[in-house]
Amino acid sequence: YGANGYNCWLGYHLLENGELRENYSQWASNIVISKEPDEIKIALSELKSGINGILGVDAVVVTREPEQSSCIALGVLGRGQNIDSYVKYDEVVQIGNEGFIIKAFKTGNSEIVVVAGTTTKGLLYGVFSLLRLLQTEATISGILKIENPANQLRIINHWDNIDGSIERGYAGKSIFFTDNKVTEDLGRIKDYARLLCSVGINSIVINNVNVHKYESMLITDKYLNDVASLAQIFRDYGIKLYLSANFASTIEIGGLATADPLDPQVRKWWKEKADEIYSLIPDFGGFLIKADSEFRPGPFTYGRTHADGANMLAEALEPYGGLVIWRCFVYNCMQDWRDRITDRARAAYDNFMPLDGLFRENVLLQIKNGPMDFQVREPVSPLFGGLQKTNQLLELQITQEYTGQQKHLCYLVPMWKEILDFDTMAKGRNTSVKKIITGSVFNNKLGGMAAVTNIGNDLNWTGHQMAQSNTYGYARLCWNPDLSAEKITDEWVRMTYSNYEKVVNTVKEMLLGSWRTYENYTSPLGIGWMVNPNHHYGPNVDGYEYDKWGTYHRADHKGIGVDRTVKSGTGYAGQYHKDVAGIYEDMDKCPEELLLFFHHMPYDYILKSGETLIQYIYNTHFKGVEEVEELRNKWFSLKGWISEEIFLHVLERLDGQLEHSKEWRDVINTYFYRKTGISDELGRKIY
Ligand code: GCW
Repeated sequence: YGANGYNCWLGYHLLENGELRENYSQWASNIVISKEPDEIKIALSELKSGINGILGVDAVVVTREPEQSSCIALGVLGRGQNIDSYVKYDEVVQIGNEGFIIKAFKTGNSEIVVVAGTTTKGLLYGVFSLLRLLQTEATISGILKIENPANQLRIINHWDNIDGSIERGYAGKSIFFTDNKVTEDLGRIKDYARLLCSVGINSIVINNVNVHKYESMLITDKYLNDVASLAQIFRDYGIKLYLSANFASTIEIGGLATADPLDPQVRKWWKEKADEIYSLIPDFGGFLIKADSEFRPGPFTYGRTHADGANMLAEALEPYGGLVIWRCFVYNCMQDWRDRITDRARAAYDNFMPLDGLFRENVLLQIKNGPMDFQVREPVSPLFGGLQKTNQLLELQITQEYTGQQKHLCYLVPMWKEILDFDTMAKGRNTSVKKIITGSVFNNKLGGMAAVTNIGNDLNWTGHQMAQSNTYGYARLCWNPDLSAEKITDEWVRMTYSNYEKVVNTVKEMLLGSWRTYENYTSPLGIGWMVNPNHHYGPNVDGYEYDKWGTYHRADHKGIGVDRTVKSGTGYAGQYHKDVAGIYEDMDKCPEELLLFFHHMPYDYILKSGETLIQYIYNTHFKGVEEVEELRNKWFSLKGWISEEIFLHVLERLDGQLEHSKEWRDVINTYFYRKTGISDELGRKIY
């Protein structure tokens, strides 16, 4: 099945269960539509090709209900067509503009399966949802399912550069750009749009937040027509295109001497730029901006605030309904390691909290999930629950920069679930991150999620074929953050590989435990980093310890960890709501997996398990490697159950992971053994 992985979860392989196939085919062989085929053209062709693959039947399309026979009834509601008669008023009112209904009922001996939306886009989502039900062998008889996405904005961020390289990309080169040009392989872009649409993504930023010389020109006539062609492809699948823009565009491409957001000429330039962009891309999404961050230009140069900068752009886009997405990844990246007062973890909150309420309505702040930078374990950013009067997006990283770079299996859905479920307590119990970002807690007009993609032009899109599950899982969580990790994983395995229980159970176990495994053999208890500088792959305990980036673990021969308490440390813990702050502040109450993020602890400190801190470090590192061995064994047991090509490819990655996990184990254990002089109680080999 899906011999090389190109089709990801849309491989539409024939269902193994023949009886079920026949059952489904009774109604799935006939598709009834109303007149206007144009607005449902794509939905219909997706449905037909899906059914063809999954059930092996060529469905007949008719424009009215065939008497006495079972069918799928497909259409957009509220246009005076037949489909309306199948959906009751109290059902219609529950379907939002991206929502859909799937409803199956019997009349006489026939079964009718209705798939409908109130928009073309909603219908598309409904079709992909029905196909997912078939692919996963769900019971469809009698179903009544009305779904709307929880988040308005469900965004993919590409860190693609126009020369074809990808910042933190581990799956080949960009699918959008080669040699300073927009790609001519538009077929692949269409395949990508289908994949994203099938899981409900509705926005895409196609270029890197670090906008360099040529990328700055994406909003000039040099590139805009080509960008418009890409936008057209995505539009067909309900996805809006956005660009990362250079805050200093007025200087770089506009011939002005300043980028001061309060300068009238600068404001005029951006307004005219918006006119130009929207004349070619009428539904252009807007700009993503990384400003005053890691040497990128921004309003600070002119003594202005982030609000001044964002609002200036927002004013230019506002007449067209465009958005400004402004990143909060702002910190002092020129720190001295001796400085124990400056704390990078504090930076986003310190910079943006005072601006709460000052942003225009079409601005959103995009906030990384943690206060540092996509480490394997971090607390949730205190801006969630802090900000109340500002539209917010949660930013996640699908690409595995710090989590094994798609050489290691590290399935991030369980981590993302913890982040989404985190209770900020901002408005009492149950003020979870997932609620806040929908906008419902503080009545924000806009909200949602964004994530840095792991997609590249490798044939299987993600380098490690199993890393497709992270893209899938991210999108499913954007749609419905209440889905369990177990459920999402189950879907992915069935759609991607097969419905055989052996495959489903084995792959699920592999995926669901892999994040914890990765954490076990890398940096312990929330401290993070310990990677090689620049490329961030592989262990190097002091790699970032004396650098300028604010990334310290503070290990010496007596203890390790950063004191971020209010009482004696950097005060970071105090940025949370008081009920949460109280927990982090107190080393006895602090969740153990974050202990070293918040506290500097002696190596002989006794953990809840009874182990000393140092023994815990040794134990988890030995255990992590054993777990990778198990991962490999589990995969090996699937030989013959998975296409040979994918089987061998994943096996090769797991072999590599095993080697690298040993390196992690040995480097970390050796470092702490030599620093502390304390031996492993179990006398295992430490160098
Ligand atoms: O983690 C850092 C990455 C940079 C990235 C930056 C950011 C795009 O190492 O490569 O730059 O985060 O998020 O802006």
